[in-house]
This record gives sequence, structure tokens and C-alpha cells, in this order.
Amino acid sequence: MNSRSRFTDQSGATLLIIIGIAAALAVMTASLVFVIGNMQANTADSRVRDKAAAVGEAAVDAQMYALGRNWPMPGYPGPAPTMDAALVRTQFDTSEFPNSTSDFVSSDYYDNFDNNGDHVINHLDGQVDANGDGLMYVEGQGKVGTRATRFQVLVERTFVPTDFPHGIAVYDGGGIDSNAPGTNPKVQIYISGGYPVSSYVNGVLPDPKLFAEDIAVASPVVPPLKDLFPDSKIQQIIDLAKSMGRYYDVAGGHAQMPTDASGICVIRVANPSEVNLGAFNGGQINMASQGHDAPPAATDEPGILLILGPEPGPGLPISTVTGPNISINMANNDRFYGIFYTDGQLNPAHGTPAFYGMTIFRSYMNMIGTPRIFYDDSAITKLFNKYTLSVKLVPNTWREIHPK
Ligand SMILES: [Ca+2]
Ligand SMILES: [Ca+2]
Repeated sequence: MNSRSRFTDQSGATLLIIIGIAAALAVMTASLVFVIGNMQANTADSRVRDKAAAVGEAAVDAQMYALGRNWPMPGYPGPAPTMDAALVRTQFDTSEFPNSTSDFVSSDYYDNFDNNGDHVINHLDGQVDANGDGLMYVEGQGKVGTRATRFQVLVERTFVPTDFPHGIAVYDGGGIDSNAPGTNPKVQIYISGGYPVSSYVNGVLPDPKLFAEDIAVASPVVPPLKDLFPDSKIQQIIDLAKSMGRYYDVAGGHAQMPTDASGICVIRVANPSEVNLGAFNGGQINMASQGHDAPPAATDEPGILLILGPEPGPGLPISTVTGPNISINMANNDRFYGIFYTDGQLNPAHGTPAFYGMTIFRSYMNMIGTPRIFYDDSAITKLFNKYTLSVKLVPNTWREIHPK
């Protein structure tokens, strides 16, 4: 072998090595491009998936909020608790979340029991809490691009604490006037519910026979109302009324006086002022129209009516009497069923009006004439756990399910 051929052989070997390295580099580069491309695709897919999940979570939240506003029970046909899809849509930027409203977000809810007996719990089991256990399933789905994510969760209804004290027929924070002793007693028990029934008159009681003998009357010294009826309860009722659109601040000029005082209703008026109960519901509040003294029907639903003075100043307790000179007019056959609470006075009551339930006049009571007040425990029991406070997640029930 001569030197030339050796040189040629060496050159050939070097060339082969270079070609080999180049080939290996080419393969590696191609792999790297592939790997990076794949990673980018995965990252993009994962981002879309996260976005769809964020929308799905928002759908669950929005559906739970709708259920909190109107928990569907059998026999209580209210507006369906429909998720506000348009509102959810506005919470997400359209450049990042481009889908249209119709397939962007959706939700469902149904009872947590196999009501139709097909061994599966799903939409077909009905969109009411048929078994009445305060539990239902909620599903929420979000879709971004072509990626959809759906969640299912068990939710629980919680209640406004409308557990009023039993056994208070009347609480009168001031004096009481009456006449016509021949028409006594004017305060009586209609349904005791098995509870001892009391009344409280913060002043001299001119005629004890105003109250039926089976009512224990505290007078002239009474416990503070907040010991019987806590401030927190007043605040809860105000909050509930606000959430239901049943709070009217007439004193502040923000709203007109309602004509309907049924159900939950809180009205703030100026002090002094006159409030005529006959102006509400034709004087039949939470009761079907019947003659005077006719008790509430079993199907009647009691309400809570607060007639208060202007809002207390900053730092003052919610129970501050800001309307001692609000006169509550009760006339003719006006009748009220439920919890009646006012800063003001019963003044006057004429004709044969009646309250059934529990009555609180923080200022004074004029029982001249033939008004009637009946303690009716059914108002207390029917109001217990009646109003949904909110809907919350049952822990450890959140799971991802197959999208639809
Ligand atoms: Ca079923
Ligand atoms: Ca249920």
C-alpha cells in the first residue's frame, strides 16, 4: 500500500465519520423538532383543557347559585333554577375563550335518588328534590375550542335560620290601652303547639282580662326583647328580604311602598308615619280571604313582616327603635298570618281585625275596639327551614365525568 492510497483510505474514513455524525445530528434534530412540537401541542392542549375546566367550574358555581335562589321542591312550582349562562359568558374573555354561548357553558341538576328505579341516578330522576333530603346533584360543563370538561358534584341546601322562639303571643315595648271589657279576652291562643304561651307588656296593664287566662303575662317589667328575639335574627330577616327583592326603604325614598306584604317583607318608613295594613293584599296578608276571626287555612303559608323606622345610625344595633311613632292601622277584616314585628304602634285597630302567629309592637298597643290577636304556633313551625340560605358542596363529591 503506497502513501497515496493510505491517504485516500484515511480521507475516505474521515468522510464516512463526518457523514455518520451529520446523519446522527440530522436524526437528533428531527427528533428534537418532533419532541418540541409534541410538547407544544401537549401544552396547548393542556391549556385548552384548563380553560374548559375553568368554565366547567364556573358552570357548577352558577348552577349552585341558581339553586340557592330557588331550591326546587315538589309541589312548590317556582321559577326553574336556571343557570345564568349569559352571565357566565361575560366572566371569560372572548379572545381566550371563543366559543359561542350555546356550547360554551351548560349545566344540569337532578335529585340524588333513583326515583325512576332504573338503577342509575341522572337527569331522568327529576329536577326536584323529590326525596326532600336537601341534597341534589349538579353538573357543570365548559367547552373551549373542541375540548369539553364536565364536573359532577353533590350539593346540600342550607337554610335561613328562621327558628323563631315559640310561645310569644304579644311583645309590647310600651303601654297598652283597651276598652270594651265585654269583648275580652282580645289576646288568645289559637294553636299552642304544646308550648306555654306568654305575653309581655312593658307598662301598666289596665285590664288583665285583655289576655286569655291561659296566657302568662309579664307586666309592668319585661325582659329586653333581644333576650327573646336576638338582633342577629332581625339582621337575617333583613338580609333575606334584600336577597329576595322584598326590602323597601320608603324612608330613604329609594322605592315605593309595596302593595304586597305577603311572604318575607321588610319595609322602612319615616318616623312618624302611618301604615295601613288594609292597603296590602286587600287586608288579607298570607291568608285566603275569609270573614273576620276565620283562622288561617292549613294550606296558608305564614310570612314575616317587619315595619321599621329609618336605618339606625352607624354603630347602633339593628334592633334600635327608630320608628316609635309609626302607626299601624288595622281595620275592618284585615288579617295577618305569621311573624309581625314593628318599631311602631298598633294605633288604631278598629273593626274586627286579627293577627295569627306572633306579634311584636316595640312602641305601644291600642287595643280599643275589637281587634283580636291569636297565638298560632303553626306560623313558627311552618317558617322553620323554609327559606334556602345557600347551596354548598358536599365535601369529597367533586369529580370529573364524561362531557356531553
Ligand atoms: Ca334513575
Ligand atoms: Ca334529594
